[in-house]
Amino acid sequence: MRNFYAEISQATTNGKKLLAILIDPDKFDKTKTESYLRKIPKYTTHIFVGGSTVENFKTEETVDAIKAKTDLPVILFPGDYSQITETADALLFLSLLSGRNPEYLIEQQVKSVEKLKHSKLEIIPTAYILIDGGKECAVQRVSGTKPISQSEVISVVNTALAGQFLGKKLIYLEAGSGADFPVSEEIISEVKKAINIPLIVGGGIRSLEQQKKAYNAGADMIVMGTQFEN
Ligand code: 1GP
Repeated sequence: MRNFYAEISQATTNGKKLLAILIDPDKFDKTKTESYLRKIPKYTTHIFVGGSTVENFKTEETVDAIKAKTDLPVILFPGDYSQITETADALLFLSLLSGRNPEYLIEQQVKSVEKLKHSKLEIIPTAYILIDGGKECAVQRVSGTKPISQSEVISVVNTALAGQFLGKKLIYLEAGSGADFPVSEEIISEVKKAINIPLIVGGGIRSLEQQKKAYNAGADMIVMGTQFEN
């Protein structure tokens, strides 16, 4: 059986850069799955599925539609526990460490256990860190938490390290979907220097230039969503 985390970790060790395309089930037209998959970059390595608020059953429908048309790993990136579906390959088991809302630090995780305890989904503990992307994003709105300012580099680094010390296997720096500006190269590079687990960066990355900057600064995986919507 494939181990999706081991693959991400191996790619990180080998310096192979990864690209995940994020699909929000609420904005996805499953009848257009094929044309959607044709327009994403050829070097895409993963599909993430999730959104801040998703209608019941839409996640499962979306995962099934994608899996019918591609062999790329489909990884859940859920906004809440209702979005967990068995048909995906793996789950980013997120804890919003930048915030101080117990609902997104531990409560949602406890609520998800009934679904997960007999599941074959690969569970990947992930430290999710929200950083100010220039405007209020959905994560901020839904979680009722504040992002960390881009100027508070030490605070971001320490939050990421706290995540690693807690045993998280991935650090995800999030500027928010549709952010005005992505996570700065300085933050990416300082976090990367401090941690020894793979680093994911997303939010507000649209151009090839922005991708290159994030990779060069130390992102192991970039997540892009908005750019490929519609
Ligand atoms: C959001 O990091 C992702 O969770 C992707 O953001 O939609 O801005 O590409 P964008």
